[in-house]
Amino acid sequence: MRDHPRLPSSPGFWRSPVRGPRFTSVLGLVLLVGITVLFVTGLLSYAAYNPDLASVNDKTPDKGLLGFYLFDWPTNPHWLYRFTQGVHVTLGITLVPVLLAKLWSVVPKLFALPPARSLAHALERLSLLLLVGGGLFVFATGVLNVQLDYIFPGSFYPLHFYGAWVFFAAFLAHAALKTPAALRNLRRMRAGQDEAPDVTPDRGPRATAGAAPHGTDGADLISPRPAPPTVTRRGALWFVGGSSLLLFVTTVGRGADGLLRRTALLAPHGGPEPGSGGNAFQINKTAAYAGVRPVETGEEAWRLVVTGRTGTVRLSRADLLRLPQHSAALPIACVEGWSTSDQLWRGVRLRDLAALVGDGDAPPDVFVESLQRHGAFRHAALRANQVADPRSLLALHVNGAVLSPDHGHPARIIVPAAPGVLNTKWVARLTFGDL
Ligand SMILES: Nc1nc2c(c(=O)[nH]1)N[C@H]1C(S)=C(S)[C@@H](COP(=O)(O)O)O[C@H]1N2
Ligand SMILES: [Mo]
Repeated sequence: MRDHPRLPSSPGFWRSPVRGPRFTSVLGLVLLVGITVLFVTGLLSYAAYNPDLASVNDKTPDKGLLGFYLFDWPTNPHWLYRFTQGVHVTLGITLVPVLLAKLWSVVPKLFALPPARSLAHALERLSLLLLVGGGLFVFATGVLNVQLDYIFPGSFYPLHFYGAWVFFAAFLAHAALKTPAALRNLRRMRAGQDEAPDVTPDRGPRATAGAAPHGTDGADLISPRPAPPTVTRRGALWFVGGSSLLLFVTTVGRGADGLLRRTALLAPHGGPEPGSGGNAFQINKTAAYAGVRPVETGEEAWRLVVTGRTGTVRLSRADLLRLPQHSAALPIACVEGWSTSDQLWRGVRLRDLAALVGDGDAPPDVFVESLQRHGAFRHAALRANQVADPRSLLALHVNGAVLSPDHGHPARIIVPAAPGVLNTKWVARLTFGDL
């Protein structure tokens, strides 16, 4: 080892025989598909909040042009957000080993000297900085938010949202440049050709650095002085895939109930353990956490204030129970990726409540306010199409039981296909009208 290079800028410093165009190409192509799905489901998640409807729904008020694609979030199929956000979070967690392995596989390039050989090369390296930095940033903010439950109070959404746009722009540029070569490498691999037949350890760093041997794209990833192998490339790929699989099987259960949910070892299950009877499903924030006290929710004190075109009505829980009761089987699906299976909710249709205040024929939007005094999710705006859906309820019961305090007693909103944040608990006021 007398002349082993000591600086990471020297190609001979990096000695793993696993590095090479094939390893990088396989991981790159997995990320090409995976990150595209993450980006699309992420944009959908933002659209599902109805951010263009009211400022209380808009978690990134300075989005500017980046909100160009927003559309009216539908109410069908009723599991829509459960599916898109389950995919977003589960896939994001599953891809972490692939991302890390991909970065590891190209790390020598980050140190390569000279920093820039030309203006084009300088620009390429700058875009790589955005790519690597952006990727780490978006994955880290996403994982931390899911794991630690809102550690960036109020700022997670803008951070993750802007980060995603920067990252995806750099990612697209990178993919456009590299995908053809990655596909060629994969085809060669399938044809069983040697990776780089003319790169041998004794030719030294100078001879191979940057010079692709015949037809092999990215041959500069191959160490000019490979150490003796401890694992084959195939073995290393299996290791990455196995790590992803392990993360997947310990995460995916967050979208299930009962025993399956307990397999979600790595991801929080979405808060405290559920209660009992009909209310035995996941709770996000408890009444105690939200500062909602029993004296405010009792039969004596609580009134629902409904306002619309023709005025205001005040209803007790007993009044609400005298209105026509309807049922709907709908899940709770949180932005954090956990969800419940369909629960059987029972209560008053939102469109019937709109009709009480003169907005019966074509129900308008509604602004929903909770008893809760602090916290970002104490109010939300719902769109007219959500109000009009016959499954959209102000629920009083769930699965045959009276709503528990933690699930929103005396009354909560439940809307098909919507993210959990729009299902306001401990509702005190509904204001109908175009927002
Ligand atoms: N008033 C109020 N309603 C709320 C919340 C809240 O913090 N306060 N959290 C929302 C979020 S983020 C979710 S995921 C669902 C969870 O409902 P659950 O606790 O009944 O499962 O409630 C929603 N309704
Ligand atoms: Mo949530």
